[in-house]
Amino acid sequence: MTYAPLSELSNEELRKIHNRIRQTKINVLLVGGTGVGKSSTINALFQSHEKESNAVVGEGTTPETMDIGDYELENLVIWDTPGLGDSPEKDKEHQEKIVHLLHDKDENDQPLIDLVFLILDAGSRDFSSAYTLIKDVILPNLDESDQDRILIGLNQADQAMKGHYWNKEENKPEPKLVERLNELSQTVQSRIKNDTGLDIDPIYYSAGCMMGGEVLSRPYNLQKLLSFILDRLPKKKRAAIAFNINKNETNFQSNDDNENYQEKVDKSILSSLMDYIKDIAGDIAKKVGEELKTRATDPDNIKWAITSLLSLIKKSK
Ligand SMILES: Nc1nc2c(ncn2[C@@H]2O[C@H](COP(=O)(O)OP(=O)(O)O)[C@@H](O)[C@H]2O)c(=O)[nH]1
Ligand SMILES: [Mg+2]
Repeated sequence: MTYAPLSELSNEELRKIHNRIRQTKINVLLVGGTGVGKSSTINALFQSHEKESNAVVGEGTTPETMDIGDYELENLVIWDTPGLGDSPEKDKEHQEKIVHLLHDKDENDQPLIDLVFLILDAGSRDFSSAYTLIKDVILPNLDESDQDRILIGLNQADQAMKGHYWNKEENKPEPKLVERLNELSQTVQSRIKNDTGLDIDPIYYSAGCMMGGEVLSRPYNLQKLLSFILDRLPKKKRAAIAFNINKNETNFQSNDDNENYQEKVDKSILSSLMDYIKDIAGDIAKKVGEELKTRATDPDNIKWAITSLLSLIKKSK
C-alpha cells in the first residue's frame, strides 16, 4: 500500500524526481591501511540496487584514469586509497591521489569529494601514520568550510582486545571492551585536536567478517555509522544514498543504542527526499509534510513514507 499523499504524484513527476536523484552522485574518499576493512565496510553498508547480484567491492583493478571511481554503485562513487603504511613509494602515490581528489570539482563546480572517510583498525596501537595523513595531507588540501566532511571510523571493534570481551551471542562489546573502545576514540580525538585544532568524534564499529559465505562475526554499530555518514553529507545528497543502502537489514540491527539511529537515518533521508518533491511538486510536498507532522511521533509512518516513495520512484522509469 502506498502512503496516501504520495499516490497523487503523477508518473511524470515521479520520473523527474527519479532522474534528479539518479544524477546526484555521492563521492566518498575512503582512506585507511590495507586490511583495516575498507572493502568490508562498504560491502556491509551499501549495495547496488540495479544490478542483479551485489557487485562485491574487493581488491579490484585500479582504474587507469583518475576520472573513474574505484567502485561505482549507481549514486555512490567510492575512491579507495590505502594511503598509509604501505611502502614509502606506494604511500607517496596514494597521497598524491588523495591530494588530487581533494582538489577535484564536480560538474557544478562543487568539491568532488563529499566525504573523507578514514578507517582505522581498532585493534592497532599505532595510529601515527593516520595522524600524519590528516595533518599533512588531508587538512592542508581541504577548504576550511569542508572540514566537517571528515569521518573517522575505528573498525573491527570486536577485535580491539583480540576478541576478548566481545559478546558473540548478543553481538556487542562487554563493559571492559566498551571502556577500551571509548578510551581509544578519546585518544584519537585528543591527538587530532592537539595536532590540528579539529574536533572529530571517531565512531567505533565492526563491518563484520565473512569467510567463504560463512559469517564469522556480525556487523556492529552500522546504523550509527550510517547516521554519521548522512550527517556529514550535503542535505541534497542524503536521499540519493537511500537507494544504495544494503537491503540486508540484519547488518544494521546491533548498535550501541545510545540514540535511536534508525529513526535518525529515516528522518534524514525523508527530509532530503522531501526537498526533491518540493522542487518538482510543491503542492504535494506540502500535503505530505502536513500529514507527516500530524503523525511525526510514529517512526513507522516515516519508514512507510520512505519505502512508498522509493518504490514509486523506482517504478516510474
Ligand atoms: N572480525 C572482524 N574482521 C573484519 C572486520 N572488518 C573486516 N574484517 C576482516 O579483515 C580483513 C580485511 O578486510 P578488507 O575489507 O579486505 O580490508 P581493506 O584492505 O581495508 O579493504 C578481511 O578478512 C575481513 O573479513 C570486522 O569488523 N571484524
Ligand atoms: Mg579493500
